[in-house]
Amino acid sequence: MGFDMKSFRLDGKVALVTGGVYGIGFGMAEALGAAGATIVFNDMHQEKVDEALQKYKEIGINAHGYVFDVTDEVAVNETVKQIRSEVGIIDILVNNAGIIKRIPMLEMSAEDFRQVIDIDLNGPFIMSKAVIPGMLEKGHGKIINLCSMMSELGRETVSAYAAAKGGLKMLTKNICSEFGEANIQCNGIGPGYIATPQTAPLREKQPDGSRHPFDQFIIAKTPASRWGTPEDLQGPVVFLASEASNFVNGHILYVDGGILAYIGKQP
Ligand code: NAP
Ligand code: GCO
Repeated sequence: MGFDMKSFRLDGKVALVTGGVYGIGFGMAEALGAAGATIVFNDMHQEKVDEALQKYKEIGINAHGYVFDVTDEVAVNETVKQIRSEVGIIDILVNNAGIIKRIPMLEMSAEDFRQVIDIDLNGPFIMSKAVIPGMLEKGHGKIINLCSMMSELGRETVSAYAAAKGGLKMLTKNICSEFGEANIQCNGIGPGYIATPQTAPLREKQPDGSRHPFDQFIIAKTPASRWGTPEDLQGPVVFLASEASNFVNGHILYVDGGILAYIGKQP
């Protein structure tokens, strides 16, 4: 009996963070590495992988970078095999890679809609299907899907993204259902509004130097009265990747400064 803090450690574990070259993915990978995991990440472009390898080295992480598109099932399966021989069987998968297209629905083409669904929903399916056999072999595994507030709420112009992230919430629950007995836990992290390149357009200063109206809106809607940062996601991802969360499964952990609980400050 008694609680051992070692249950939060990840020593000896291999963690793959998709799209882990900057933003939320890089922040989470930094924390997983600090907790002892061997970090593996990917991007679609070799030059971005090379740049990120240097960034990881500067923070003391000897990461392993690979070039592949999470929607390319052949490339994903080949690379997971390559990672197995070069690094080891993947114990922790963080499905972080994702895009958003902010287009009013009547102006959004079916092709635009499909691309967002492909990367944000089909990608995590393809990645999970590729790594689960190794997790079954090892007798344990952690899959962490980057969901969103848009797994719960809609807003104008993000129909494809909300549909994808809503689907990703349910894929999370389904992987939990199908593999919980094999000691594989699949959970989601639902960040609120986080200051990364993906949300930079929503925070651009106005010509008169004032804050973007959406920036002001989020500040008023968030009890914490601030945007989140990738660092705010570091503790949650270590928790969900560690043995400390072995009885947490199918859960979406919202890391949103309280925005989903709050009606918003009176203007
Ligand atoms: P980001 O800054 O746009 O970074 C996304 C990463 O995914 C980039 O490295 C990108 O690579 C990579 N990527 C995109 N498509 C890919 C593909 N097909 N194959 C491989 N990699 C791909 O995004 P972020 O803000 O860090 O968000 C990371 C995740 O959290 C996303 O799933 C996002 O939906 C989710 N999220 C973000 C927020 C937020 O407020 N920022 C809130 C909730 C959820 P390239 O640079 O080469 O394109
Ligand atoms: C948007 C934002 C959001 C955030 C995040 C919120 O345009 O509304 O990009 O979608 O990225 O998903 O949780």
